[in-house]
Amino acid sequence: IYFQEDEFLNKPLVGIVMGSDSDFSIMEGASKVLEEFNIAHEVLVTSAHRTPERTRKYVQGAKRKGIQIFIAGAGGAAHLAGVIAAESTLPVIGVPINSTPLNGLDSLLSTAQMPGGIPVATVSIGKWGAKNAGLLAVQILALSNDKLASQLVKYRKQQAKAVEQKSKKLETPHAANFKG
Ligand code: RP5
Repeated sequence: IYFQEDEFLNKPLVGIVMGSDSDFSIMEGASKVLEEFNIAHEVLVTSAHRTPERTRKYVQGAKRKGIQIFIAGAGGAAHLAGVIAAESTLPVIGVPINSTPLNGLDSLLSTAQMPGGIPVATVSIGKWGAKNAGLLAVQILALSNDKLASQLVKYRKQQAKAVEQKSKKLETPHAANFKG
């Protein structure tokens, strides 16, 4: 096992960054997932265009602090994830925020369409994306942590069980014979 137990609790391993405090209602979904898996993380607001120097300083300092993965959410001409990726070789997960007149389609394209050379792993728009960004970060960390890997297997099992339970509530008599 690569990580010590207390590292997960004390030292932030994931940096969740967003372009504006108005993104938080979406981005808190990523933080909730990391909390569920007991992964220490930090959350802050910094903008690629309104505070470019703050963004650069944060990214440069984060690696020294032990951050291993960035999750970056932004809306509109959303370059935050790309700018962070440009400043670091750590993996960057981009969350396109649906805060915009185009409902986040602009954010999706600006986050996902990185030219070859500087990757951003882009998840879906909005709340689904924030949740999946958290889970993807857990999956990356689980590559070198067996305990986290087993927690992920448990999470998937619980998720599947919840589907069956929800189905039971609305199944018609014929479907009740189905054993999935
Ligand atoms: C982006 O502009 C932010 O990520 C946010 O989604 C959007 C609007 O920001 P505010 O005007 O609400 O601060 O940079």
